[in-house]
Amino acid sequence: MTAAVSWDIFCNVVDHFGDVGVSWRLARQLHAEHGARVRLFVDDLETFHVLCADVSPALESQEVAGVTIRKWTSPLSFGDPADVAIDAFGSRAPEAYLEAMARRRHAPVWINLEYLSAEDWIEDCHRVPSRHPRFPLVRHFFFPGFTENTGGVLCERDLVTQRRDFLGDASARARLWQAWGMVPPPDGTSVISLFGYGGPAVPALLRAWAEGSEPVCVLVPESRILPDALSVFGRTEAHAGERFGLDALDLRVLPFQTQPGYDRLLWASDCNFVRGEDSFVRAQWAESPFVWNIYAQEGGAHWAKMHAFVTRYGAGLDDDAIAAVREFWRLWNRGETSASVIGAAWRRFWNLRDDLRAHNAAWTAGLRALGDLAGNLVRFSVERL
Ligand code: TRH
Repeated sequence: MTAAVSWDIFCNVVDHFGDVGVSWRLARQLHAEHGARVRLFVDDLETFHVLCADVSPALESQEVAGVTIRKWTSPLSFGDPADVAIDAFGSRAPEAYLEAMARRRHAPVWINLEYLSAEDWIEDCHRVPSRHPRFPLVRHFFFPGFTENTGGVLCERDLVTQRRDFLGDASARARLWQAWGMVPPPDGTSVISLFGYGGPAVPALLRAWAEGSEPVCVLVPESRILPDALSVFGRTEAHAGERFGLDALDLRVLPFQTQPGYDRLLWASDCNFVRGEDSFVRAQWAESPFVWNIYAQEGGAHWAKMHAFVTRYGAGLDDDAIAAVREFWRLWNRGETSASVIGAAWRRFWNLRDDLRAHNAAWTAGLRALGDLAGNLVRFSVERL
């Protein structure tokens, strides 16, 4: 794509980090790998600053990593609309922006970037045009996904190489623990990263790990899951660097990582508990066994999304393995309170770790064959410019 192509991404932060997490990753990739001029409009720069400390919440406009970050205010001064406009996750570009788009001699490519799903129905909606009722504009649905009839998922061009280099370099892993100010656990300890929405399944599972026969080192970046994890130790809060022990369980608090730092945490862990959308995808690229805490939706709509993913991801695994993944993920997401119940389901899941790691390598090879989301968006848009 020629560097002349400009992109505007509108991101309204619903809650948590994923809306801006995905939009920020996409914006950086469009600039770095496709030479695009990118403006990223975000309404909540405070949340953005947690995710990327280089972003100042106080600035109306700033450039970070080659991307122009604009505070999405109302009214919004935006100059000329870009060649490609993306409404991220249900965000809606301002009316004045749409009017400016409609005035352009050649209407911009306008995309509605949807949330990631493994459900079948998204394939029927992917790339479908929708005419604006008043302006001569067409907005195209674009669904990230796990099949060739979707937009694929985000993956930086050098991610696979970076992971391979990290895993092949013992000193890199040692430097990671040093950076955390920690001594790595003894060999034979299962290292587990813990990120999720919290709830009663957290202390139940940690108690099961404490009572287990195998040593477990749980790494918890400071986030909303931490208080539920600390409740096992009679604590309600803790700071990065603190460490807690109970029988076979060694729990350590990490600072919230940068996105690249979080990738390294995922690569260094034997199992990754993730949530939402972006960390969920990053754990897949890390190829360790992973557990997904799905973002809960009204009326339980998230259950269909979770089961659809397990079914699609499980193709190639034997039925017992798929059942073990599905059951453990179900108990984790439903907030199972019994340590013995979730502990038994964990052991069934964890006994599969070697099969799951091998399966994950095949799964990511399939994802790479789809093309990455940023590249697919560029191909779709350039065809229409
Ligand atoms: O924060 P999330 O729960 O965001 C969610 C999802 O995006 C979901 O799809 C959406 O509906 C909801 O918001 C409104 O989970 P997610 O998507 O994993 O985003 C977390 C981001 O935080 C991700 O980019 C990884 C990043 N992260 C770090 O950078 N450092 C860390 O230490 C950790 C734990 C996460």
